[in-house]
Amino acid sequence: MKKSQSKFSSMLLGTALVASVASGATNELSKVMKERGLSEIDVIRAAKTYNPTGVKDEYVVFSSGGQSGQVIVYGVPSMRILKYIGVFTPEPWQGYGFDKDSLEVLRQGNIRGREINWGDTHHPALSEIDGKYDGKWLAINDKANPRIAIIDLADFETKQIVPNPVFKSDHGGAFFTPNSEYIIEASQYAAPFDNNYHPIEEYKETYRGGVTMWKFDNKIGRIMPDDSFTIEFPPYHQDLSDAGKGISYGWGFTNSFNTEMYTGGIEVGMPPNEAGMSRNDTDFLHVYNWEKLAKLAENPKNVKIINNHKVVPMDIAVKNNALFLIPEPKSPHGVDVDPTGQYLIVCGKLDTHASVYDFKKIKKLIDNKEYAGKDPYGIPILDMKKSLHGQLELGLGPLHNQYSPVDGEVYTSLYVDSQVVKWNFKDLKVIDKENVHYNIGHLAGMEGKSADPQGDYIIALNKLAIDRFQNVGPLHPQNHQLIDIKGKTMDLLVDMPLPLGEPHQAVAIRASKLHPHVRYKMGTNSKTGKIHKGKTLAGEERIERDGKNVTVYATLVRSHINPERITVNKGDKVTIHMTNLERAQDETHGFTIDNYDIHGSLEPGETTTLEFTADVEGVFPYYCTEFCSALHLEMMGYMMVKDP
Ligand code: CUK
Ligand code: CUA
Repeated sequence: MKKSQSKFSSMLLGTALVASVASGATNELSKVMKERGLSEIDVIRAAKTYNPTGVKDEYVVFSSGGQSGQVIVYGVPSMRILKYIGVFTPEPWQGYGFDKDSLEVLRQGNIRGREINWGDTHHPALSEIDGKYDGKWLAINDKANPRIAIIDLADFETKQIVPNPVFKSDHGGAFFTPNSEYIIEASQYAAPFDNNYHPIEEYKETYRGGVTMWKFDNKIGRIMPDDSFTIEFPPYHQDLSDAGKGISYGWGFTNSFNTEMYTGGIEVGMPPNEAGMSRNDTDFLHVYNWEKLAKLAENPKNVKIINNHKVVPMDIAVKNNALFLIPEPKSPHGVDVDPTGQYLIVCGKLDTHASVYDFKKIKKLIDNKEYAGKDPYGIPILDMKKSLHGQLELGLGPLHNQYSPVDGEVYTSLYVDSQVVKWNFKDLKVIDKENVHYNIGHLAGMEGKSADPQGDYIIALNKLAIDRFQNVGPLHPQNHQLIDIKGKTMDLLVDMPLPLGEPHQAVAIRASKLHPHVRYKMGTNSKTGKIHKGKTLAGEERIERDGKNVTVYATLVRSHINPERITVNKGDKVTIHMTNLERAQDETHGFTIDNYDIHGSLEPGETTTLEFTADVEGVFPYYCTEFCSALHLEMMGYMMVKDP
């Protein structure tokens, strides 16, 4: 068919014309290549990532925004940034933290009454059904102020922030269990669970680590704090985690370091940390049966209540055969369960090997109560060798793993070698290595940690960019590098600078699984999904006064803000409910009043509230902040503040 078509077109156009068109293109192409100094392979790589205008990406990536406290959304293979989602940090464009409704979400993240306006996001996680991404919710942790946030993928907005009631920092979250029953959040630096002072000399007795199992309702997309519980661990510094699936369903796995329980000793002039925290050759992988522990936690006899939160003590977990330790290479980073759930790969940054544990072997040791010993807290230790499928030398500084759809194939980041290594964890053979620039931390496969990895690409999340981009001063952007893994060997396609904090981990999902709204049902409070009490339709605009309280019911539609004037007395408490009456896609209106540090972004159909005290006398123009039509500048009004 193809052949006869081309024959037909040759006949129609004439062979000479076809040849001249082709060579014309070639001439143009070689001219551009020459001008820009591009090789043939450069052009092929460019073509693999180029999206002509209007063409969309195959995958959507959710990257942590590190110290920005936000989430970065971009497309693959184009590596074009699509959105920053305000999570733990105010985000002015979206009005996040500047209107009343979003401020209520941000303030859910207060810790012990303190308002916190920054976060250190590390590990985003997508909700799962049968271990596969369902495209509904995104969770992310804040390491600095231990919290988990939930983002709704129907509008890419943060809906809930839940501070951890017992941890003082977290790292090993967020990870969904295979049916999004729970979100795992592991503490990082051991600290007392209560909020009191405990001297460091009492470290072993009063400092603790743990894993909080946040109960998640996948229908409404909210954490249920009252149905959640924490499993108490020894005061090792717990680290990354993962949930079992398939044959390891119901189990969780959490790394640790500093099983030496090194605390320094004196306040100044301490020897370097590494010596104390890395003395032992191995640390402990924590293996716990969260399914069993969740049932135990329902009985008040099995839990301690700390800060109004259920904690299952270690001895209860041990007595019920639900908590075990297995030695792992010291100072590990990732623990990553394979798509079948049988294997888990642990990489220790100070060991050149990856260790492949076989859950069948682990389960057998557990079932036979075959223990190699106990730790100082009485937790059974399983023999490392007997738990291992095998180990393979990969290179310097192996950190994290992402799986491929090919059985047994996995990709691992090598931090020190600055490489990605492709290897087979069943045959224990290295297949290929690719250099990246420089110091890769995490790597992100396409659904690469789910039960259904898609392959196609790997993204290297590099800690350093050094000389990859135009120098913009001593603080450089981060560098995400896209690697094509469709062929036998890897091929690095393109660099993307990320200038919004240090992205620690990213998760990618097939774009076809996402179905976000283009508008809200008229009058929706986007933060709750319910109809806003301030919903105002055309003709219902009004200003109500009750003593010092002034309530404005406003609408925005091209090209009017109604009312066009709001007169108040100095000291009045002003509440402005505003509704964007637009139905057209992308017709967002913004709203601000000069000098009042407030901003709302109203997507079509959305209602939101701005609240402030009119404490400064004068005349204050207000206006729509989003260029919405040819009459955008005309979309304004005045707030008059009189001294009565
Ligand atoms: S990460 Cu958080 S220190 Cu390797 Cu998961 Cu960067
Ligand atoms: Cu509405 Cu500009």
